[in-house]
Amino acid sequence: MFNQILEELNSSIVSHGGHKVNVEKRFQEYFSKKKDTVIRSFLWDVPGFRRWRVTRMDGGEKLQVLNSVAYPNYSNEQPILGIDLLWFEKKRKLVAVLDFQPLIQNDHYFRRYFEGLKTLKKNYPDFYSNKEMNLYDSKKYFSPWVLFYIGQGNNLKYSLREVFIDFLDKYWLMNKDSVQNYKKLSPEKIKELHISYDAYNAEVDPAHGLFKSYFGKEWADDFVQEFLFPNCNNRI
Ligand code: BLA
Repeated sequence: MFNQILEELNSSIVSHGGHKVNVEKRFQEYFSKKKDTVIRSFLWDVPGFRRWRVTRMDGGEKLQVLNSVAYPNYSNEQPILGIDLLWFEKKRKLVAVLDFQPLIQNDHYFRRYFEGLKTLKKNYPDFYSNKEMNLYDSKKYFSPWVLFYIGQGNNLKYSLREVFIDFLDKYWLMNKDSVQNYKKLSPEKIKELHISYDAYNAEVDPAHGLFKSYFGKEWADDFVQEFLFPNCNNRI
């Protein structure tokens, strides 16, 4: 399922000056106890970003995952890029969440960074079903324009790849707009918000339960705390 989208992501990162960096061995590639599922992770060094991680899980017909989070440098208050795509082939169920994850919920900040994301809304109405989030608090690090789809994967009127490319392009373009008299967050504040993003996500991410069942508790705990959200234990 998501191989093509992963290729799009990789080539987009490369075209913006990114190159792959080493991932700790135990997180690079790991097989489930039954050996029928593999999870692979990648890290990219990208100009302007302090961390860009990508994870691809291949559980055959049971589950396919592509997940990625890009954290801008602490000197840059722009939203965190968040991508979570899941495909349950047997149930033909797609979960797709794409967002510019805002550091703060503030109108000035939204006006500054979300013009691009807002324009996607009219092109992809299926992603705006007003579905409530159950596990996450939609006011915590989600934007009002989050692309969010849960449902039958074959009912989409457009390809997910098309949506993905459009979404990613808008993220790269975000810094083209300039707003006069706009007051930025300080790097100290940005760092604090990134830390609380990791702490919050390490707590609520449903991936943890899923990883425990496939890969065992010990690996799941380490992966969530040390690879997915390594800032989760930092206290300001
Ligand atoms: C939902 N994400 C989910 C679910 C799972 C994962 C199992 C529940 C799916 C269901 O409803 O059946 C899985 N999340 C993962 C996996 C990884 C992960 C495997 O992080 C790691 C490799 N989640 C994110 C990011 C966003 C995000 C970056 O990791 C934001 C773009 C959002 N995931 C997100 C949301 C839901 C979800 C909003 C729906 C849950 C809800 O309703 O609150």
